[in-house]
Amino acid sequence: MACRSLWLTASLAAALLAAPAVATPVLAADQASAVLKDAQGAELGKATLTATPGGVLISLDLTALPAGDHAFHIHAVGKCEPPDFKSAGGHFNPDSTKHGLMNPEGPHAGDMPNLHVPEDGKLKIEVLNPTVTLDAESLLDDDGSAIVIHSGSDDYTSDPAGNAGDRIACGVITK
Ligand SMILES: [Cu+2]
Ligand SMILES: [Zn+2]
Repeated sequence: MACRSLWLTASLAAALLAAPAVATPVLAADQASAVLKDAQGAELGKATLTATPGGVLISLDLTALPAGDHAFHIHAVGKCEPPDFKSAGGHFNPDSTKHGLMNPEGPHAGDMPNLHVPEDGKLKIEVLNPTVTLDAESLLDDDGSAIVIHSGSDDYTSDPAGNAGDRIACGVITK
């Protein structure tokens, strides 16, 4: 009896040891990222984008942004040319809607809630954008896309850009 239970224990241990080799492979998370830089090329933080069944989860890790309220969007072109970042185009808007989370004719797919940065310029948040994906039909289309932060806050209604002021940070979304 003692012998049999020892054998069972040994078998179980062997099975457990073998488990990782036969486990179903877990697909690596589908991710992209963007390094946010200011007009002088200084790094202000990073965004990590993860595909989820409900949209794209954007984890923002800002390290040196001016304190205060800032509009936060995905723009249509993956090109961040300083100093004004106009190269990033308008807001990502594949459905040709109007700007603004509170606009009855909106929003753009690239519209997202304002950021509220504390005095030390550091902010870590996660935002789910349910209207985009990390596919070639969406954020990773031919001309790419970019994450842009503005000097002022988005009023959530004014077309085409929420009266949010200058573009102070830009990061191309890359896989
Ligand atoms: Cu913007
Ligand atoms: Zn917009």
